Amino acid sequence: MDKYLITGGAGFIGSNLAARVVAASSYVQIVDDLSMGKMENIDYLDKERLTLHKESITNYEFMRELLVHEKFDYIVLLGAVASVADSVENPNKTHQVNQEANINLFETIRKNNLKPKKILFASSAAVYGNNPELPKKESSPIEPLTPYAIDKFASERYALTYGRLYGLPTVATRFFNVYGPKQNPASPYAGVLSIILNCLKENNQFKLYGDGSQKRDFTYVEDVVDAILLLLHNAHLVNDVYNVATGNSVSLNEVIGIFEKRLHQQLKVEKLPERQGDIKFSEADISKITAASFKAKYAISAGLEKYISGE
Ligand code: UD2
Repeated sequence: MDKYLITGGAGFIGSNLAARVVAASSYVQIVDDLSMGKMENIDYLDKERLTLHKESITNYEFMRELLVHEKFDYIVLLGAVASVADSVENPNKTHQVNQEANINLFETIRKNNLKPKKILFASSAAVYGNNPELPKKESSPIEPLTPYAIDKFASERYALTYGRLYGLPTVATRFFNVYGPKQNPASPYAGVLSIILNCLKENNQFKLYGDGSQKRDFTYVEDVVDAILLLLHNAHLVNDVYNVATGNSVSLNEVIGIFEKRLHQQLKVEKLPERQGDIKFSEADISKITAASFKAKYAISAGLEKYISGE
């Protein structure tokens, strides 16, 4: 039976991945300090197949013992301080988690001659920054504008370079705006779709920054989990980085319209000035992962339907 390690496995994407791996009868260990992840995201899963270590990935001694002892088949690195704002406030602190802890893990694997089948590092569309080129290709110029984006880019490069230099089978993903169940709308870093849904449910006012014409390539979390599993399990896909998205973008005004129509309810909107540093348009070129036979199942309307009906 394959053994998986998921760092950040109690978080939004990690817990959706853990559920799928457990359902496929594999065995998962999660390292999560629950600073952002939540027990309730995973505590319904079969305990025979899942172990949670409530630890930080910055606990090097713990990570070394775990990796050496467990000899995981697949390692998925989702553990991060996902807040861009936190990285701006505390760049050194977030750097320890978003970069150093990942290098420590690659180094532990190298030094102990461990042989996982694949290590996947979750990078972000944030690495493209304000580069106006659309859609964003993996080969597009990068412009990381925050410590968060710098650490994501650096860790991504370390992952691929450890692959090329030392033969570690690594792969990296650049996620675009992921949404779906288990994204916490109460978190100050929550994605806009979880905030909109929550405002509609609670009849709260939604704060719209800018005129709503900004566009995002919103990606349903199930598609993200599909992409992760595809990249893990195909041994030919190594030492490379892949955009993970739908390849289509929609404006906030359009998604608000879809929500309102589906819920027969009008969203109360408070209009505020555009957020400083907000990116106007974001859309991925997904030809690389498509060539690796990935297909996003959920265009925005189907994804929102599933999200709304599942919550
Ligand atoms: C996404 C990532 C972020 C970073 C960034 C890099 C998420 C949740 N965040 O930020 O981690 O990788 O991409 O480019 O995926 N908005 C409102 N009202 C709200 C919240 C948001 O109007 O209450 C607007 C916001 O100003 C932006 C859009 O909605 O124009 C999307 O915001 P977001 O925070 O969901 O995601 P984004 O793309 O800014």
